[in-house]
Amino acid sequence: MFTRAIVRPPGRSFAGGLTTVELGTPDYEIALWQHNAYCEVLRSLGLSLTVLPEDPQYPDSTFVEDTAILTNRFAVITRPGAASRRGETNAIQTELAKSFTEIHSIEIPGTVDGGDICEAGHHFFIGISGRTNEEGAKQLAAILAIFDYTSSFINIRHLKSILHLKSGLSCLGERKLVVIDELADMDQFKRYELIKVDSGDEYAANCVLVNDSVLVAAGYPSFSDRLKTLGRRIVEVEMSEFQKMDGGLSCLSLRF
Ligand code: CIR
Repeated sequence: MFTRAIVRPPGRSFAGGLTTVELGTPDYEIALWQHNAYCEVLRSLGLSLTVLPEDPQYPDSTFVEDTAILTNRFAVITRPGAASRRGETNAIQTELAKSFTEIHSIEIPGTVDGGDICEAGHHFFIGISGRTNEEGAKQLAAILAIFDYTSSFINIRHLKSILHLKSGLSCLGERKLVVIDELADMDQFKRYELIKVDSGDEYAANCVLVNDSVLVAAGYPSFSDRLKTLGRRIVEVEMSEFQKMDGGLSCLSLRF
């Protein structure tokens, strides 16, 4: 069960962040509104939120998930793959130190973005991407092993359609994985029940299980309908302005 989350609203410089998609410039006011609605959804699910002050020095700092990996026993501060994002971890580390006694860090030359790390029960899938390098992945695997978590690496560097592993993969508990087609045939997923997203709905693959509810990006009704058959409550969240900056649902919060 999650009881808390850390979020950070987008700052005025939000549109100056990194993006690979060509969906236009995000509207700052709409982004703020959508972020606020996202926070309200988390609160409605019983989470108490820590809202960090926006930081215009870091246009991508609203995507807090990339800065840490959290379990109920420890936190790992990442070293983001994009140099422009490295400083984002300072505020997160300060905040996490209030709640976690055991904090590890990814060190030079390792890089890890939290968006590449998918927790599936006691196993972690670690994406090797344009942001997370082998050295960072190995460091993280070694930290996870201290706490008896297993992990495996998934190279997504050849996939141009996703920035992070979790852009195309989510775990909805009980060995259920949501996957995009390009990841569906991987041997590592053979022992899981796969929910494949339809072509055109790939953005919806980044969904988040929060306690008994699943947060899904709004605008993908057939995917939402399929998820309803899992017996969980489905909550749709407007994400258009974050999608323009390559951001998915999961990356707007650090849940613990
Ligand atoms: C970036 O390129 O780093 C940001 N514009 C988007 C990061 C999204 N993070 C995520 O999906 N975990």
